[in-house]
Amino acid sequence: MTAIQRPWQAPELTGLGRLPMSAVSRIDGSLSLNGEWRFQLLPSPDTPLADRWTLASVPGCWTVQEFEDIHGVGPDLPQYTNVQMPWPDAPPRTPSANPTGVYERSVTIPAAWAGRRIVLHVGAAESVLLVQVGGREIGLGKDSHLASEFDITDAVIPGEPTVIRLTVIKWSDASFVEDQDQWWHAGITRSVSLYATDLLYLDDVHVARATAEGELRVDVRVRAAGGSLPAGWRISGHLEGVGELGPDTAYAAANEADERVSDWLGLARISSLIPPESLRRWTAETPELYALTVRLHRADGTVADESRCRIGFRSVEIVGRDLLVNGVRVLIRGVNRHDFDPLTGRVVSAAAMRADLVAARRFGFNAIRTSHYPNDPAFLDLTDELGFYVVDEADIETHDHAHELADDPRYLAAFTERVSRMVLRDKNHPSVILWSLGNESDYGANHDAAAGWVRHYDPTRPLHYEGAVKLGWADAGHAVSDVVCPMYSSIDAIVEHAESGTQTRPLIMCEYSHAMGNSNGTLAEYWAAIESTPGLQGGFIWEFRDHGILQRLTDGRPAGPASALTSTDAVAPAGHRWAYGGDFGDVPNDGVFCADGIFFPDRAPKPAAYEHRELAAPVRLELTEDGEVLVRNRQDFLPLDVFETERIHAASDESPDAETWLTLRVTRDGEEICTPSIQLRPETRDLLTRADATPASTRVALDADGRLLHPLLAAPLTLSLWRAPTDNDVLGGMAERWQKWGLEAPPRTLLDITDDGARTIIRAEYATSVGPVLHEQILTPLLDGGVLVEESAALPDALDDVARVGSVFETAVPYAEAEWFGKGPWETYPDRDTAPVSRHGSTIDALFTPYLRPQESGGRNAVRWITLSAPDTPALTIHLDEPRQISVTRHRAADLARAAHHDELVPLSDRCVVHVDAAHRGLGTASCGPDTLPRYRIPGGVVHRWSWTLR
Ligand code: IPT
Repeated sequence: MTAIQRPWQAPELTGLGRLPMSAVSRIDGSLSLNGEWRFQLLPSPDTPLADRWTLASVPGCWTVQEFEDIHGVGPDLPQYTNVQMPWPDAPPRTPSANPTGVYERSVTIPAAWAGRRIVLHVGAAESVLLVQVGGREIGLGKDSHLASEFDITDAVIPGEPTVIRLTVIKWSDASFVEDQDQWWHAGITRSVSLYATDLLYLDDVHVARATAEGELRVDVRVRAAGGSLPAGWRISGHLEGVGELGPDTAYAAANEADERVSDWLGLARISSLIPPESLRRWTAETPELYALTVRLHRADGTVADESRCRIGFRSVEIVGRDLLVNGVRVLIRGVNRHDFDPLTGRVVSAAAMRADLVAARRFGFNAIRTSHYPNDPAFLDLTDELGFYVVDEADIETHDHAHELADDPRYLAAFTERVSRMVLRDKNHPSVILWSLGNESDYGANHDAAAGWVRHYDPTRPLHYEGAVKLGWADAGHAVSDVVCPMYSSIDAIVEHAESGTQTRPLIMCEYSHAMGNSNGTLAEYWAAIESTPGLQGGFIWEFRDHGILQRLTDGRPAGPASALTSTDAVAPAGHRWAYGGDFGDVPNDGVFCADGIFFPDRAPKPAAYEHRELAAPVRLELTEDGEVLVRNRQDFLPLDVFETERIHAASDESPDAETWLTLRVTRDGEEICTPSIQLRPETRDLLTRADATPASTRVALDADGRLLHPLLAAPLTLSLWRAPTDNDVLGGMAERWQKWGLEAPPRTLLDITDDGARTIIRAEYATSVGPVLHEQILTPLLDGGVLVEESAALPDALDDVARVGSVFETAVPYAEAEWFGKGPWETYPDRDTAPVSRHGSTIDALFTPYLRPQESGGRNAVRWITLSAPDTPALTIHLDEPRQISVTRHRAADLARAAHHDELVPLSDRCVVHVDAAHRGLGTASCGPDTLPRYRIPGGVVHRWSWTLR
């Protein structure tokens, strides 16, 4: 069959009957077609329609909606794959089972539109859109993340009803270009509308220059329906706060004189120079916008068409290996963001986009990569307004077939159109500072073609493409990337490149610090390197949100758009869970790999978000040699006085010589921005003095195996070498190694118990598959009933890189609250511990972080002491010999490790599980990227010693 008959298997066919993409923003006059449409889900595009219809909402993903199953196809639920395609065939073949949604509705074309040009706008449909109006074939469109517009003037009669039918085919040749690491959905995912223009209309408005020097140039293209332009048309402009702007008469005269410029080209220009002294410049810190109106006048002066947008004056350039915004080398504190919603899938409201950006900004992010496709146009309005640097990325990811398609001429048009249509649409947004040619699509001739188009069309913005740069940071990919934008590089690798003498472009990591589960270890080391190494300019964390879809436990279906999520407390509401790959019976799938955001599905921040916030702190503290505290401004453009601050002094206890810290609580308009903290006085006292504890002359009680018995404990004190594997531990191979070594529950053998006259000394051996760990405990009763515990654990050489070395016990009481002196208040680990040292408090429940797949969590680093309390019960206090990792939860590590979802966990109701660690392995980011640094690993062949008091 021909491409016309099977357009979903014709990669060379990217669209038919579509209007060229442009950037005209008309304010009014559009007729929204959002709402309920008649709907049928067919098993394949070849299936004939039934006479019966059900209803579906537009916009909407049918994968998360509920509707009557007219054709007996069953629900077409979300499927999650990363690299692999859901079916095995080579491009452009599609499977015969190919869900196809037919949407239909009637609409009465406004009578007032008589004599006007009428356009149908479909915001986005995945993955192929076929359009019929009044029974006539109008056209088709591909690219699931850009709009398709069709001139339907000839197919409708103003004042009369017509039927619009939108057929959406899920799997197509285009799916191979949209193989991004995310859920597969289908449907019409952005708004649908009709609008009308005069027959004389603005075809494009291009803010070609709006520079930091105040230079403004707007290129306008005017068209007339039916062909030649009427004589006497002209354009005018208005810039807010500046005034009326006339057409560039010199440009018009030059066009007049230029034989190559025929009248029907309809080109006009507005040029102006805003006095630099009065110019408000746009940056992410100062998102200053000006409203620009462009009007098209008929010969009699009346206005035929008008476009209004907000523009920003700013310059982006690369000088040497620095990316400059308005001449300043700004650091890119970025995050990758997908269009994601736990209820509606890929349909994201403007309110949700704003909430994403507000959350991102609250946690120190100043840049977004629109991974891995252009977002809703409303998104860029928001990044302009709220102030974010944007890497705008084209909808190209051929991951599973990357090498073939990069040079496949059948896909050449798809590559160039996906890039050029994005640029045509988004060119007027000051927030867009780099164009990205896509993601994970290898590098080939198709990329060079797309890049060539952009370089000619928009010389004002540099290009970004990782797929080419990975072939060589110094020498590869210059045609398609002006920045070195690698993914998941190690700190050593980026520093080495910056210091190699071969670096020619700024290095900004397009993806780094994979936020899957309990992760983002060594983020501080990345930023220390970036801030101190010329040539390194930041990066984009992978990624913004965990893609957990809210799933009902009763029937396993997506909770869907009809549900509401009112809280943002990380845990799914009762009766639900956050679903990940496989949870909808989707095969093949890539499991929990889609839950890798620095925010939970409901936008609750993960502890790593706080880590990022503190590392991005615009206000830093330093102690000078003469003991003064210096406050530094780390913003690029704004002064310090945009912030309000509150000082918090915290001492570890009441004693006058206690360790003391100063924390600054920095807010802006009442919102906490960061909490930098600095030590004013170090600790000089020993454990027993600090704990105010006096040894008694009695003896501790032991069970038959020589383990401590104590009224505060419900289960004996043992050595712990293991943790519930994090996603990094699993995918990085550590968990498997720990399992082979038998670390989860190594058998313990009591060697001997001795008494040195004052203390009881217990020696025991824990057997692992690579040798025994010798554990020694020296127990001294304290006068107040407490115990001093002095421990050591000798690890055999082969036991290199365990999860932890420490003590674990269960309390006799289910404590409710914790107070501690150490890092906090959020969860911290040795390689993710940028948090103020202070006196912190929390409920026990809130200490725990409900990562989607349960794993080690709830830790607090650098704890000096911790007190657990509950009403009507004596408190339990632990003092540590030095700052150490602690966790108090209602879960045993083994139970965390067995559960696949958070809702499967049953919290212990009568006790808490307490870990006191001499050493705790860092988190790293090995689920995708480098593991933690050697200094955060626990070496074998070492004797660990730690002491603490339990009272
Ligand atoms: C990289 C992808 O670009 C991104 O979409 C996501 O999959 C991320 O990894 C991991 O979550 S590709 C990876 C094979 C390096």
